Amino acid sequence: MGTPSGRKTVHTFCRYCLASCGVDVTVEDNRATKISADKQNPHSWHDFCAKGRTAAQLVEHPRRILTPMRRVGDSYVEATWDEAITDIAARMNAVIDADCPDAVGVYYGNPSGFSSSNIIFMNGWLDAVGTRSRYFVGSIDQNAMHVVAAAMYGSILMAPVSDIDNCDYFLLVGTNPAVSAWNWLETVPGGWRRALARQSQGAQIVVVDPLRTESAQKADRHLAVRPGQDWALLLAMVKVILDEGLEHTEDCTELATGVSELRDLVAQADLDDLARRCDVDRYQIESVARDLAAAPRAMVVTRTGVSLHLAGTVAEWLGHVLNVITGRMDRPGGRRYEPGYVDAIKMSGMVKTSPHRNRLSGREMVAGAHALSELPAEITTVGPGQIRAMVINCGNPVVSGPDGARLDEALSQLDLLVAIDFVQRESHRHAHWLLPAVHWLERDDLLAFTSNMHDEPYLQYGAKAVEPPPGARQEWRIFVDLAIAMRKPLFRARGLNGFIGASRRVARLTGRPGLEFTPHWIDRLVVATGRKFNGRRIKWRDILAHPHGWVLGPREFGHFRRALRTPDKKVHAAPAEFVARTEELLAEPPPEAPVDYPFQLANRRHRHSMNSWLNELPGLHPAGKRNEVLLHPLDAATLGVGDGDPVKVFSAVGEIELTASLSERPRRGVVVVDHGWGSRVFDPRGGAEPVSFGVNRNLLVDAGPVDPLSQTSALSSCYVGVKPLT
Ligand SMILES: Nc1nc2c(c(=O)[nH]1)N[C@H]1C(S)=C(S)[C@@H](COP(=O)(O)OP(=O)(O)OC[C@H]3O[C@@H](n4cnc5c(=O)[nH]c(N)nc54)[C@H](O)[C@@H]3O)O[C@H]1N2
Ligand SMILES: Nc1nc2c(c(=O)[nH]1)N[C@H]1C(S)=C(S)[C@@H](COP(=O)(O)OP(=O)(O)OC[C@H]3O[C@@H](n4cnc5c(=O)[nH]c(N)nc54)[C@H](O)[C@@H]3O)O[C@H]1N2
Ligand code: SF4
Ligand SMILES: [Mo]
Repeated sequence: MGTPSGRKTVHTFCRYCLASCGVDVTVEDNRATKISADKQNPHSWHDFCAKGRTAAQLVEHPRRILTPMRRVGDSYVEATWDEAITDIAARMNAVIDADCPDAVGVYYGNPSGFSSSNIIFMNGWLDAVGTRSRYFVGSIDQNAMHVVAAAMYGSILMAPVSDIDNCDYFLLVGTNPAVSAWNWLETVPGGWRRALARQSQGAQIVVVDPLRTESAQKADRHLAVRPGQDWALLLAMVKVILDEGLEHTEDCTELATGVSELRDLVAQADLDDLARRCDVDRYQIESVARDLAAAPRAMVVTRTGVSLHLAGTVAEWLGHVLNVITGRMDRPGGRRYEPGYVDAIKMSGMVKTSPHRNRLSGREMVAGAHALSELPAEITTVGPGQIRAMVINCGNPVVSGPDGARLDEALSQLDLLVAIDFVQRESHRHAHWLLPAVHWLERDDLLAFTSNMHDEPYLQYGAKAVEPPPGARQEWRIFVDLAIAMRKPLFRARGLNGFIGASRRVARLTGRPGLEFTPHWIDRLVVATGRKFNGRRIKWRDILAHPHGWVLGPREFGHFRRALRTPDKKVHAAPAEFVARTEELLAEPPPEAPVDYPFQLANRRHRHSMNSWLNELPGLHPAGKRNEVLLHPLDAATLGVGDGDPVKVFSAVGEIELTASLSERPRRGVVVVDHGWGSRVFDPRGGAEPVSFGVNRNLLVDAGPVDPLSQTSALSSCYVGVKPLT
């Protein structure tokens, strides 16, 4: 809505996390002067937080990269896009000609999923190049869920959503929704508030977390599990339910296959042994299992606290198993499948990545990409397929992933490193080219492919609020231009490069920019082929007529079975590889800390941080703010450490120094350092000293051992030592 003073309000949604909060952006002279919750948004504004409120601070970041910048010696000089694309294309082609397409690699991080066009065109370019050197944030985040969804439901994208408002019993494992909002590969707007509303009506909330978190504090019960041992806790619950005949008979026979294999598996396990492994009292486990099975309506929710460990996939799987065997799938108060307005599963099935094993580890891709932990060796080990050129697209893997020091060293050895971001962060330190990206406030997005991750059929067009700086470009455009300059056919589709080039020329000659190909064409196509609501397909003009967002219909049950992509259309409750891995875990001795590293390092998120970014914004964190190490007072006493003392935290691969904060929140033997800190923000334009806050705790995580199923490192359970610094 415009006003005479040129001020307007744009209704859109925040794209920092999947909560997708509806926001009202006040715009004056192409500046976002105020961002507040859009209370007319029918679905998604309820988690609105200071990260969304201060989004303009990132747009106007004093160190923002505003034009492509090329490294010359130790500094950077500005360049045109033509110069950047021409140089990058030539250097990549040279690297490929000297070896093979796998010599060009990419790492894409979490924010790439919040643009409607980024990943599509990145894949189009990767296919054009023909490289399999694809690295993705999945191995430090959600791979366990993808692996479980593929094996149990037949598609990596089949993520069940939570029906909170009907739930009587919440078993929340490894998640802190009071801080992180109810989102991972699903989102329930205001989910935690809604769960608490159910609690006030009599629902029970059980939180499983080594830390007494903000969520655990409000819960009816808190089980302070030993980090990385959720698999033992959840297996014990499955055992209690099956041994005591508390399972949902119909779903165990009609909906699922594999329940007899589960019975065989739990027959091999001993409750006291499992209780020892996870260090939760056996009677507590039994009573939670019985309560879960007996509750009229219930759900189990597992998240990153479960998955970022060496046994993360087994634990994730057992969380799903509990839902299946207690009859919670596709029933009110449990987990349902939301078809959304486009069939993302079907569309993802059309994208075929050919299987590939990494040349050194021999491991297959998970969800279309290799594990971040393998990247350093793939860069530094000489031989055919050695990665010599990389693009980092929306990521900060040196800080977010394991053993960042090793990755940093490897990145320094590349012939070519290209970073696409707003500012130059830690992982972009050695970049030869910095390419300026466009922020969501400056970009239109239709996030059709995550529409089935919302807890109701919901659609909003994420309109841009302000124009991007003239020198910034969206990622899709960069990948298209690179493919054209490299003379490689985008998506391996002959003629597409020529068609896009022709559309650009026609637009220029006719003065009609609308004739130029953009991803908007794809958005229109996706909507035109989407699902029907009330007997008719959604029209583009209907979408524009709902600027606050649009709830397309009620939450429906019954879609889950139809959506299953397993050949027999059943849930596979006991995939053989999960059973085998569990047997391996059962055969291992119970966990014991190495003498030199007696603590386990867990992790926390903060309401006002977003993984490794936003920490530097003044509106979110006062200058000088840093992370600290939380120590249980009894542990601190044995170390002779007092509150506020400087300490060293060390592991076999690294050491960091921070301040001790004594707290009874962590269980004994667990120390907590928030991830995402210690990333430098450089100043390639001004040449001033880098700024950084806190230290990178992932420097302590050994990248060697991984969960064999998801290829995830022990990001939230590695062993460390602590000593006072005097
Ligand atoms: N120990 C430990 N480690 C963890 C976790 C944990 O719980 N514990 N959590 C893990 C999880 S869940 C995740 S998702 C990962 C995150 O890991 P990553 O995705 O690798 O890293 P982020 O910290 O999200 O950094 C994102 C980068 O993208 C940039 N960016 C933001 N928006 C855009 C955009 O639109 N375009 C471009 N080009 N750039 C953009 C930001 O400036 C930032 O530099 O970290 C993981 N690491
Ligand atoms: N404010 C804010 N919100 C965010 C993000 C952010 O960085 N900041 N990140 C977004 C992203 S990318 C994601 S993936 C989601 C993640 O959402 P969540 O998975 O809910 O993330 P966390 O808040 O880190 O909660 C994980 C919890 O697991 C606990 N934990 C650690 N180890 C174990 C263990 O072995 N077992 C169990 N049971 N618990 C364990 C930790 O103590 C922590 O409380 O949040 C999203 N929302
Ligand atoms: S960062 Fe905050 S405002 Fe933005 S979508 Fe997530 S919860 Fe909502
Ligand atoms: Mo994440």
